[in-house]
This record gives sequence, C-alpha cells and structure tokens, in this order.
Amino acid sequence: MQIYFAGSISGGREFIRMYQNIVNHLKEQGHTIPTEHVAADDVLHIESTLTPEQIYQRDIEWLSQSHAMIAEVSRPSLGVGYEIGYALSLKKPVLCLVREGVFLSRMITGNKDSLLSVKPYTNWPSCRSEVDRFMTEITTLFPQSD
Ligand code: 6IA
Repeated sequence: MQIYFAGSISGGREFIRMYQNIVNHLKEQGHTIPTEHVAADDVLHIESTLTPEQIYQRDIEWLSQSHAMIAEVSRPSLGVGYEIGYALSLKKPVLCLVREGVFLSRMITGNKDSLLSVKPYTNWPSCRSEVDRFMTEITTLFPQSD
C-alpha cells in the first residue's frame, strides 16, 4: 500500500528517530512511503531545490494518491496538522502516534471522526504494535492492494 508519513519539520525534529523507525518498518513490510524524506536527517538539504509551491503541490498529490496516513504528532507542527485535516477531508484513514504524556491539541484529541485514531506509545515496540494494528485494519478496507 502507499502510506503517507507525516512528521514535524519546522515544528522541531526531536522525534526523528521514531520517524525513522516507523518509515523503515513500513518499507520492510513492502509498503511505499512517498514522504520518506520527512524521516531523513538531511531533509532540509534534500528538499532545498524545491520551491514552497512545488513542495505543497507534490505533497497534496501524494496524499491524494495514498491509501492512508500515519502521522507522528509528538511535536506540534502546522504542516502535520494541516495534512491530517486534509487527509480526513479526502476520507483517508489517519493514525496519529503520540509519545505518552505529550500534550496534544484538542483539534486532534477532540475529533471523533471514525477515520481518525490517536494512539499513545511509550517506546518503539508499543509504537510498532499500533502501526501493525492500523495496517491490519486498513488492509480490510483495501484488500486488493499489496
Ligand atoms: O510545519 P512543518 O514543517 O512541521 O510540516 C511538516 C509536514 O509538512 C511534513 O509531514 C511534510 O509532509 C510537510 N512539509 C513541510 N515542509 C516540508 C518540506 N520543507 N519538505 C517536504 N515536506 C514538507 C523543506 C524545507 C526547505 C527549507 C528545504
């Protein structure tokens, strides 16, 4: 399946190792992650040749083509919040992963859209379990995809 990964860039990179764990795990399972650069140490360098308009258009296109979104939301990020709202408006399933104890916006925790799940994690194994559970759930929605 194609999974749109979202994680903070300008909102702070404190959780980058978890972004890398999530992206690598999904790729190992054979999934395509168009936004894998979000988890790269040198994302600003990789993306530096693109204009803001190019990044926005490309990301919206990728999001529209993806089966679902997985967002790591432990750092507050305008871009990630925007992407979550956009994905839900396109009726995409969205998993938000948040480090336990982090204060999360009520615009996420208060949203009872059935396509949105918010799951706290304590470490990589508990985060991975949530990713695996979500992938199993959405496989039933897209049985033809691999
Ligand atoms: O507001 P944020 O920067 O934290 O938003 C991060 C989210 O928006 C990520 O999930 C990305 O999908 C998307 N995004 C925001 N900025 C970029 C970006 N900038 N490149 C790719 N995706 C982005 C490059 C910065 C430039 C100075 C080289």
